[in-house]
Amino acid sequence: MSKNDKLQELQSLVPADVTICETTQQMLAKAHRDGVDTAFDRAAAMKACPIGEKSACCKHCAMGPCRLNSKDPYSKVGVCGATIDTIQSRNFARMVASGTASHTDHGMEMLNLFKGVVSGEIKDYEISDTEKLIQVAGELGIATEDREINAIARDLCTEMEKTYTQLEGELPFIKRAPLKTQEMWREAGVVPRGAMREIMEIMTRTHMGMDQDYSNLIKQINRTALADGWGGSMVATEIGDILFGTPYPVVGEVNMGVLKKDEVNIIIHGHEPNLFDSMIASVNDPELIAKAEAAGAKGINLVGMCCSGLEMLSRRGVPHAGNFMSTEAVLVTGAVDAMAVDVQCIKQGLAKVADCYGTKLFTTNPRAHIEGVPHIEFEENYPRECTDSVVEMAIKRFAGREHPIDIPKRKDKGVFGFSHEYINYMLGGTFRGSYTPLNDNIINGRIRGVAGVVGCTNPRVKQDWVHVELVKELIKNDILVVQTGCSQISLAKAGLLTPEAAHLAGPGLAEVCETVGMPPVLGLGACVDNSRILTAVCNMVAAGGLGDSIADLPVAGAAPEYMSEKAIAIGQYFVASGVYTIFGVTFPIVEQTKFHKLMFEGLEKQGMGKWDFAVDPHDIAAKMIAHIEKKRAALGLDKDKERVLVGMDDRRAIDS
Ligand code: BF8
Ligand code: SF4
Repeated sequence: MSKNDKLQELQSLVPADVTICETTQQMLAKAHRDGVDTAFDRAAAMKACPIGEKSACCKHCAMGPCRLNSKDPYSKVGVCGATIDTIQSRNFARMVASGTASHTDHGMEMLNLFKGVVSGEIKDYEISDTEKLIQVAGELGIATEDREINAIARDLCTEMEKTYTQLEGELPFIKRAPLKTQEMWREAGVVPRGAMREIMEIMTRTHMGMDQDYSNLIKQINRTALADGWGGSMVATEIGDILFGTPYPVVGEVNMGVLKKDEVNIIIHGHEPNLFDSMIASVNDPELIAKAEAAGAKGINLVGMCCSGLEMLSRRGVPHAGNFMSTEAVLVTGAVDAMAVDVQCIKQGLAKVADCYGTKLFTTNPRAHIEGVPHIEFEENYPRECTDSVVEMAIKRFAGREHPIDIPKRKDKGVFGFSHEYINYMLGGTFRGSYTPLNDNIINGRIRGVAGVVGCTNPRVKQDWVHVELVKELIKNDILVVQTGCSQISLAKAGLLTPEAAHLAGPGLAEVCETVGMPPVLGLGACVDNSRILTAVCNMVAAGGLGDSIADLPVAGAAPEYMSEKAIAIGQYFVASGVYTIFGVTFPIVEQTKFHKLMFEGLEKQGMGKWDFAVDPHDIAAKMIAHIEKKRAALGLDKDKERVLVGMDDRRAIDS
């Protein structure tokens, strides 16, 4: 393709058609002028494979790969005889395994760090929230009274390690769930043992010639997904809080306008908070600041993206430049002097865009290199060696900036850091912290229910638009929204993470928000912090009045712009925990097959939640609201609707 043809092709994509994020639009237009492509352009040029999209193909052995017909799914079987239900349940199982492995690996890294801190081997980090440590230890049955913090911490490490390595028995955090939910899991035979064992078992059960009954494989799918939510992710969140602090509300700035023309700009993008924490220390080092100033910069500006960014936005108020679909676009500003990445959701496409605009891109984690991108390994025993050298390279790049700088002006404010602990405190106050006020407001109908709107952005749908429209519709209908992951940044850019957004809520929710001074949309953190939502729903059940299990609650979850296997694992653990969960974009199961019916109807009959799917945000909202109202009715909470104003005639009748 000639250069002109390429420019013409790029310019045929209208930025406003693919994203509502103003700054991303501006940078896409600039990229097109510069002849640079991003995932938006590649998605437009590459139609999703219709067979793969529906999971109607299998390449688990060399007798295949086999393709079935997603329009007529029972017309063919694979060479080995595998049916559509076998093929798509195996594919789904492997997605869950990969997603669970990612969160579990992240959690295990946090555990290793915690162990190193407790043993004294790692000196650059410390326990910063002893209160949380004691509370979690107590929950897991570890004696805490009159004991030294380090002794409690050691026992906690041993107990939490079971999450990964235990061969028999139940995951430690299973006991956090309501008893009825635990019983339902035991009855279904899906209580996870240790995450490594469950992931291994999925891999063997999906090998050619193994588990060829989707209704049996679903047990392992659920067991593995639960090992993510109540295991890997929950441990990652709890250790994150113990080491880096439990979040409490903090006002933060988001969007590309957080970059500064006259400072050295460094972006951290990825997932593990240890790299970011060390980078905070590096950018505050007087020696490095002096070097930056000597290079002509007014300072060093540290900014986050994706989930790493959310970890430190929620805990320290570090500015956030944007979500997953803005990571290439932000480099087009030319203002990013260095970007350091660790694990997960790092597009390989970043390498080329960074190269075009002279940004120094570094990988830092032994598990995630990118071909051609320099690697500076991050080691927890000497974290500053990595982060200091990234700062040095950024300063060098600042001094030799060759590309025009074009920073979009827009930045937005939001309130972040609503841990479930803080929600407890916010609603109940210091001395009687509890979820009772939330339950009361749900029971009296001011709040109809709670919705989790979470997850990625994806170039197959208009970036941020589905998230924003969906959340607006939910709060307008008096549904309180909680958020994690990239979705939270979509809503922050739309201004909905502020208490002032209460005017967009229905009258009941608005009243509660105004009384408490909270936004109608609460940001809970990164994707592993979906475990905070699990803990919050446990607290709701415990506070009483809304049933005995998670499945009884008037709650629903959505990932309307999801893209990753991690999102699939998260969706599955919410479903297995009892939550109605709806995804957008596309769904990797052929409709009306037996496996589809099991996931979309059958699991609910076992006391779990269920999957649903819709693309349009208003359809998604309608389905979530209908589910919440159904749960309210089952709890007998729909009576308030029937309550009529007592007229004079009725009153006279009562009086007499
Ligand atoms: O774990 S929301 S795009 S960044 S997968 Fe990735 Fe999706 Fe963002 Fe964090 Ni979660
Ligand atoms: Fe085909 Fe069966 Fe091999 Fe899959 S396992 S590729 S369906 S022969």
